[in-house]
Amino acid sequence: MYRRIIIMVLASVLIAIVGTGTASAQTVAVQDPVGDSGNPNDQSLGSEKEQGYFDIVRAEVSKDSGTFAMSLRLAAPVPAAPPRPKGDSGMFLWAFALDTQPGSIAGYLYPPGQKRPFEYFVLLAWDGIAFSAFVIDRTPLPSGGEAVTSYIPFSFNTARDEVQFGIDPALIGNPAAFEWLSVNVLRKSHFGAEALQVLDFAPDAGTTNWP
Ligand SMILES: [Ca+2]
Repeated sequence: MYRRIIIMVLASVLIAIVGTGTASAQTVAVQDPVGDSGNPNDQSLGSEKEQGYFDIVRAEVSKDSGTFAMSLRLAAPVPAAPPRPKGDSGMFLWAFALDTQPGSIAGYLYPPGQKRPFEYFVLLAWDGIAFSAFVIDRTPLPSGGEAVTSYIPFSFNTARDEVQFGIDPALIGNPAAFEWLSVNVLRKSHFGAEALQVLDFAPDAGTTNWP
């Protein structure tokens, strides 16, 4: 009898916790096919592009308790130490691009003169030695300033097939709504050079909205 009451109380507490979390979070997720990463006609990158950890399966943007959480689920676990990326200052990048305002911005991290609608990037980078995660804020560029890089917390799940970023909304301009995409990229040279190869997008075309 007592045991049954305790179980019922525990169940109702659990429902209350889960229910509260679901109700307050604003979550948008995009599913993406397995096996659509890389370009089968491009043999220049060897087997790097074939790796399942460059293949996006699901991307999610959520805001809960005043913090943005962005996560990428991949078709295979990200190794603790992936291979060294090819090229000088080569990098593997798992990223979100955020379009939070009207207009496009030229410059970093694109080659000079190329305009893109994204004000912010959220990135996990592997440079052959260590992982790091950061936000790149491009909004100072139009007025002659420099893009601002801010390091942010990130974590892998136990299976290492999902990476999650924690983002202070102030780092991305406190947007009430924005358009976004996720993308995995091989960078074969420094930012600003013509050496970025996209391996997978989610969604496959265009952007999606948050919330
Ligand atoms: Ca995919």
